[in-house]
Amino acid sequence: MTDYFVGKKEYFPGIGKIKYEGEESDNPLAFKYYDPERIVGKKKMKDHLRFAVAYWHSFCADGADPFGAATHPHPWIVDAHSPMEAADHKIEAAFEFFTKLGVEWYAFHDRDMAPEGDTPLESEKNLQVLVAKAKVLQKETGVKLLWGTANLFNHPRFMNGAATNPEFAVVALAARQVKAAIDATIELDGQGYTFWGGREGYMSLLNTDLKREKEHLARFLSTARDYARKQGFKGAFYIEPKPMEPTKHQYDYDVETVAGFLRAYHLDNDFKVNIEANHAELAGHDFAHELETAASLGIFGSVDANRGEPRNGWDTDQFPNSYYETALAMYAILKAGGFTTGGLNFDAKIRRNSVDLSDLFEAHIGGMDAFAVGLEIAQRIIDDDSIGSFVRKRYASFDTGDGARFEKGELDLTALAALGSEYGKIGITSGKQEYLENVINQYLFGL
Ligand code: XLS
Ligand code: NI
Ligand code: NI
Repeated sequence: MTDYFVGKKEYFPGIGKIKYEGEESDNPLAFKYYDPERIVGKKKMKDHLRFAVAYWHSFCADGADPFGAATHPHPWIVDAHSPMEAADHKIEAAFEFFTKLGVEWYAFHDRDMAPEGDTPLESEKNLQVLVAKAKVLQKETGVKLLWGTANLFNHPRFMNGAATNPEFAVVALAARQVKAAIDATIELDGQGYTFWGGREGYMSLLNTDLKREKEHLARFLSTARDYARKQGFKGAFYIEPKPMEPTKHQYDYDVETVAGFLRAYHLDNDFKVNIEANHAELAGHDFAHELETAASLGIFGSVDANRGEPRNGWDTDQFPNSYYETALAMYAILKAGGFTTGGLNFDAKIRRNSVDLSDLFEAHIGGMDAFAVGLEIAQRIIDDDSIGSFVRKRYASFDTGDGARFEKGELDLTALAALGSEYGKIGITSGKQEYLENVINQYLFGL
C-alpha cells in the first residue's frame, strides 16, 4: 500500500503514516502493540484482524445528538458547493485516512458514500459516480471493501420499517435501494453484504401484524440473495443482530434469534451474522457469548468492533479498549477458525467533544492496539491449550463408550435410563470457574 492523498487537498495535514513503535513509545500517533506484519500463530497480525473503518461514523457522523448541533467541522464538507462535491471530497479524505492508518478494509452504506437524489434513479446515478471513484481509489491504494449495505432507516419513508413496512410501496422502494447497493458491493468486489435491521421491528404490537412482517422480511432477504447470486456475488450475507433501538423490539434480536429465523426460512446456507459488541450488551449478553453462540451454530461471519457504556441502555458505539474483552473475543474468534470473509469493522464513533482531527486517528489506534493485545493473548491460550484441555476433559465421558453412543443417538430413553443406576459421587465435580478466571488474568499480565 502506498501513502495516498489525491493532491488537491490533504485532509489530515501533519499526520503521516501511523507506524508500530512498540510499547515503550509515548507517541500518541503510533501503534504500541499492533504490528501488522508480525506473525501470530500461522498468520500475520493484519490477516488475523482484518481491520475495517466504518465510513458512516468516521466520515459522516458530525457529533450531533438529540440535544445539540454538529460539533465536528469535517474539512471535506465545509468547502464543498454541492452534496456531490462534498461526497467527492469525503471519499478522498476517507482513502487518505485508510492509508495513513494502514487499514486494508472499509465498510459503507449507500447513503454514506453518495447523497440521495430527487428520484430513485438520481440516487442510483449518484451512487454509481462515487462507486466508480471508489474503484479507482481501491486500486491505487490496495484498500478493499469488507462489506456494503443500504441505509434503510434514515429517510422518513422508512419510519414504519423497510422490508417489514406495512405499505407495499415502501417495501418495493427498499428493494430498489438494496438492489443498487448490492450492485455497488459487487462492483467494488465486497467480501460481504450486510443487513442490519434498521427499523425492522415494531414500536407497538397494537398496530403490528408480527407474523406478516417476519414473513415479509424473510421473503425480502431471499429475493435479495437470489438476485445477488445471479449477479455472481460469491461473498457472505450478514444479518447484524440488535435487540432494540431504533425500534422498541428489533426482529433480529440476538444471534440465537437470528439463527432460528434463518433456519425457519431456509436462509442459513447463505447468511451468517455480523456481531456487534455493543448490540450484544444491549441484548443482555457478553460479546463473547454472541461470538461463541454464532460459532456453535455455524453462522459466525464478521464483527462490528466497538463497545457500549454498561451504565447506558443505548448504542454508544465507543471504540473498544478493554483488553479483557478483546482477549475473550479473539479467543472465541480463533476457536471458530478465524475470519474468512469477515473482519473487525470499527462501528464506533469518536465522542461529540472529540473535535481534533487527530482524535479519529487516536480512536482507531487504541482500538487496533486493544485487538492486537487480545489476539496475542488468545493465541497464547490456544498454543498452551491451558483452557481447551480443561474443557475437553470436562466432557470426556462422552468421547467413548455409552457417552459416545448417547451422542450418536444410539440409546433410547429406556436404555439411557438403565445406565443411570448409581448415586454416590456422580456429578460432584468442580467447574473450576475461579481457577480459569485466574488463568485468564495471568495471561493478561503476561506472567
Ligand atoms: C446500528 C448498526 C449499524 C450497522 C450498519 O446500530 O450497528 O451501524 O452496523 O447498518
Ligand atoms: Ni453495526
Ligand atoms: Ni450499532
